[in-house]
Amino acid sequence: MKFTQFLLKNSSIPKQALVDRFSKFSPSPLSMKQFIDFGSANACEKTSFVFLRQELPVRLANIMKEIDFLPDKLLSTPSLQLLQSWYATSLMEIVGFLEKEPDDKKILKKFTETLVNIRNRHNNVVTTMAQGVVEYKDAFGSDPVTNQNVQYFLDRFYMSRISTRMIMNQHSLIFDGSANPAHPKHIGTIDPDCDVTEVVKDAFDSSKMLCEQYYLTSPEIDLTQVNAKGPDQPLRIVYVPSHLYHMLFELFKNAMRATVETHEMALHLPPVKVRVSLGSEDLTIKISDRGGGVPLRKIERLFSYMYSTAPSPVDIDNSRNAPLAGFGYGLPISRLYAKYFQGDLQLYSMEGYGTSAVIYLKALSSESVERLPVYNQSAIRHYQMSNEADDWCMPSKDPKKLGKYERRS
Ligand code: P4A
Repeated sequence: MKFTQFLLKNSSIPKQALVDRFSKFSPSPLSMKQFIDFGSANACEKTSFVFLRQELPVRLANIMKEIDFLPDKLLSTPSLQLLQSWYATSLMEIVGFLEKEPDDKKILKKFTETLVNIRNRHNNVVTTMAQGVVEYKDAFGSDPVTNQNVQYFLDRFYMSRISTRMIMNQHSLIFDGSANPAHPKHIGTIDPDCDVTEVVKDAFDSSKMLCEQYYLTSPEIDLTQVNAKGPDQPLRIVYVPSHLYHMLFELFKNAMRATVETHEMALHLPPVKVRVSLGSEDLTIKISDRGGGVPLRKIERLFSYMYSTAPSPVDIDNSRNAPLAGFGYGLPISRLYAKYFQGDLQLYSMEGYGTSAVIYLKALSSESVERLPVYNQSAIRHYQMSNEADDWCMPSKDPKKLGKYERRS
C-alpha cells in the first residue's frame, strides 16, 4: 500500500502527516507558455489532472506550514480556526485523488467538480484573514515588528492563494468542455493577445462611473501609448486581463479620489495621465495624477495590511467615501498581482503635487513565470527573527539634539 493510501485509511493519523509530507516538496512555478500549452489543441486533461493532484497539495501544504508560525494569539481567533479548517479539508479532498485512475473519465469529472468546490470554499479567505488581523490589532495593538511580520506572511499567503486559484481556474475552465463565448481566443483566464490599452480604458471607465456617482464630477483621461516595435501598433502581451483590470481599477480609483478631493473648489480637474509603453523586456503603464501626493513616510502604509485594515465595521461613519476608498487591501493585493508574473507595482509621489503609479509587466511570455513562496529554512528564519533589534539607528527624539534653527511645532 502506498503511503498516501495508508494515511487516508487511517484517519487516526493526523492531517499534520499530510502537511508534513507535501510541504517537503517545493512548488513548481508555471510559465505563461506552459499555461497556454495546457489549454491548446493538444490539451490533455489527464496530464493536467496528474500535475494538479500533486501540485495543489504541495502549494497548500507549503503555506499551511507558514500559517503555523503566526502568533498563537492570532491563530486562536475564530477567523483563523475557520480558515485553517478550509485548508485542511481542501488538502484532504485533493489527496483523495492520488491513487485514482487518470484514464477514468468519471474520475476526471469528479476532480473538476472538486476544484470548483474548493474554489468556492475559499472565496472568503481574504476577508476572513483580514477579520483575524483586525481582531488581533484591536486586542494587542500594532507595533512596527508585528506589522513587518504580518506583511511578510500575508504577501506570501495571498500570493499562494492567487496561484492556487489560477491553476484551479485554468483546469476547470479549459476542461469543462465549453469555450468562452465572449472570448473564444482566451485560454482559461489568459488572453494570448491581451490589448493592454483596451483594459486601461475599461478600468478607467468603471472607475469614472463610481467617481461620478459619489463626487458628481470626475477627471478625464489623457492616454498615450508608445510601441518600440512600431508606432500606432496595439500593445499586446500574453496576460490575465482580469488581473490587469484589478490593478488598474485600484490605481484609477486612488488617482480620481486624490484629484477630486484636492481640487474640490476648482472648475476644471487636471486629467489623469496614462502612458503605456512596450519595450523588448517590459510593458510599463504609468498613471500620473495631480492629486496633491502623499509624503514618502506614508507611502509604505498604503501597502500595509495591518495599517490599512479598516477598523471594525461599527466604526465606519463616513460612508460617503467608502466606494472609492476600496476595502483597504487594494494596493497590496494589486502589487501581488503584478509580482505574480514577475512584474511589479510602485508608487512615486511628490507631496504637494501628485502621484505616479507604475505597473511593470513582462513583455515576453517566456519570462512571465509564476512567482511563488516556498516554505524552507530562510522562510522559517523570517518568522523567528522578529525580536531582534533593528540594524539602523533610530532618529533621536531628544529635544537637545534638534538643529540649531529648528523649533518643535
Ligand atoms: N494623494 N495621492 C494619493 C492619495 C492622496 C494617491 C490617496 C491623498 C491616499 C489614499 C487613498 C487614495 C488616494 C494617488 C494615487 C495612488 C495612490 C495614492 O495610486 O493619487 O486610498 C487609500
